[in-house]
Amino acid sequence: MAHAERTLYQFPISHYCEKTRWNLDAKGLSFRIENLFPGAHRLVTKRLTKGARGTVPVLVDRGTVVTDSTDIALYLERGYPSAPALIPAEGPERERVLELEAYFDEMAGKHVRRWVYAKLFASGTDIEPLMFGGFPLPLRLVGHVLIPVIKRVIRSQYALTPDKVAESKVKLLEGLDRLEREIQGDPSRYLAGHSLSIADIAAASLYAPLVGAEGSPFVLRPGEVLPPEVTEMRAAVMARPAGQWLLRRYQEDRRGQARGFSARAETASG
Ligand SMILES: N[C@@H](CCC(=O)N[C@@H](CS)C(=O)NCC(=O)O)C(=O)O
Repeated sequence: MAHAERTLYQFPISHYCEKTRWNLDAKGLSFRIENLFPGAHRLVTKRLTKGARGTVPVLVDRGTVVTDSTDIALYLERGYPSAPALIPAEGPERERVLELEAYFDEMAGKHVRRWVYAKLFASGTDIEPLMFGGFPLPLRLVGHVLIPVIKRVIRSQYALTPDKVAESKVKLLEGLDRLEREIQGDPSRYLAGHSLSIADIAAASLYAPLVGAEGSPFVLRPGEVLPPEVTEMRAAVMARPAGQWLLRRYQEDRRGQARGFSARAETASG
């Protein structure tokens, strides 16, 4: 199917968008990428969803609009059930995959995002290259002017308060403990059964900022300096079976497919 028939509206750096890119890639579905400018994105997402939702990712598949990364994963499985199946068709294994997907969507999605943003903001790390790097110069300049406002919105929207940030650290570590229990400490195992599922994709993509896996949007770029707490967290996670599992999923199940997060390219189409 031609790219133009399937478009992903996204932010390159969003781990939820990385999850959806991975779901599409794992299904072998081609898609066009439309990068939205943070702040102005809601003009597009609200229009596409007829006011229902403002977040990315939004997938438009032959005229069908689907939002929320989990709903997109479920939609893709319903619409494209043929190999590779990423959700067992029925039974307890299906329930298990759905439960694990939802669990990691919350524990990794929400809590990793809050913790990482809080650490980047507290250390004064320049987030403009991440947010606006792929846009033409005039838009990068607009981004530079708007960044204080965007940071204020992020602080309030994702509740970057000290108590919530501390709670998020506990939760994201709790999620890594569960991941290790589920894989029985063996980085070669999948979360459910013997092949990749939407649960693995959710956990790996949403935890990816904590390891900066090669092939993910969070790999350390030349000259990039992370806040010490993030560097320490990365080292601590990578020393655990969970961290090795995350790297392995990227190496074995994502390698060669990843695209859509380049800060330089694909600003309009993938
Ligand atoms: N549960 C949603 C979360 C999506 C989400 O929070 N997206 C963020 C980017 S990581 C976003 O669009 N933020 C901007 C906004 O809320 O307007 C999903 O899985 O798609």
